[in-house]
Amino acid sequence: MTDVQPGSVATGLDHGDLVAIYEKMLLARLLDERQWILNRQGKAPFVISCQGHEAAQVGSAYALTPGKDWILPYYRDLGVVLTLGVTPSEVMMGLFARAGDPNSGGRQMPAHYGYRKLKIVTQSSPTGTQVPHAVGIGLGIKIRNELAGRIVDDAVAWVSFGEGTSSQGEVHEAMNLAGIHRLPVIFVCENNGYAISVPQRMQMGIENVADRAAGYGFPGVVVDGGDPIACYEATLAAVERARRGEGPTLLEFKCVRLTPHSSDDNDRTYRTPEEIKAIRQHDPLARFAAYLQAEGILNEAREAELRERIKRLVNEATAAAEAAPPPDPATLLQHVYCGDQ
Ligand SMILES: Cc1ncc(C[n+]2csc(CCOP(=O)(O)OP(=O)(O)O)c2C)c(N)n1
Repeated sequence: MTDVQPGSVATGLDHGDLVAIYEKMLLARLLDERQWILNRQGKAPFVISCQGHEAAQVGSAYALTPGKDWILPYYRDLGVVLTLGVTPSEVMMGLFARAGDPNSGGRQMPAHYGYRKLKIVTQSSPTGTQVPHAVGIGLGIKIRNELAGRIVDDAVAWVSFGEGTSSQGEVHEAMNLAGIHRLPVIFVCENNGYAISVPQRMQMGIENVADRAAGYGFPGVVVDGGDPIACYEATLAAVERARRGEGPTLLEFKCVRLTPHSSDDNDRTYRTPEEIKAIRQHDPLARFAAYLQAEGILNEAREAELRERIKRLVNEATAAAEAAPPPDPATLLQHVYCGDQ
């Protein structure tokens, strides 16, 4: 992976945007770290981490319009949902399975994000099922515009998945359909090189998932997933293309997974200590902080103040969710089957 020079290209992002992006990345990191502590304390059943993906997630989500675009995230996308407006306490409500969880009222697995108000579509645990859903939404948008005879809805469907998931049949089928009908879908592969313990070379015979896009008839772009500005720019270009009715794009963000796959995994059984140390060199948070400091956008005092404020937010979110009530057993069947409820 190359080291990037964010800001060397015209981004349209001002200093306020860059600090806002950094804040969301830091919030995602600190909230994620807290979840691991809660897990090790026996308070949270399951954690699946965004650490190493923050630049890709926050940068990409920053190019979307909350409440307008359809978002179909996967379990690692804490940075995405925070950027779109999910609050830290709402995230923690999901972790603790509380009634106040906006996704499912505490009945989904942790990190299976969803939020009706923000058009974040809830997901299944089998990996990749969100991809055909996104294409179905894209088809719906296209049909609506065709019936009107002009673009009355220029929303896009943004869907993400890992590189392991990209090998699944339904992902190929969904992309093929999106290519045929030129649907407004942004396919985002967050490639961290592993599907749990299986390295990329055992998952596919090519180097870049994005290379597959040519076979479906739309552009595929490889992006440094450690650079939030590059991820923002690539997503914005894909979004603008989709809004114009020109069809899908496949973005591949090359990321690192700084943690084990989940709180149930031990990556020391399949990664050497040297490798674990080496991926730390690609920590996107440290890289972006160094860039902002070098550009004079952030200094140590401002950074310390930011950390303090975000730590407070994380503390408050944890306390609020811990104290919140669980779902009422009487509502067990609500939203499970179509009925009168
Ligand atoms: C259909 C299906 N097969 C296997 C699993 C078990 N599983 C959960 S996550 C995962 C790895 C997915 O890897 P990748 O898509 O690369 O995403 P990453 O977790 O690395 O971000 C697997 C195999 C599953 N949930 N669903």
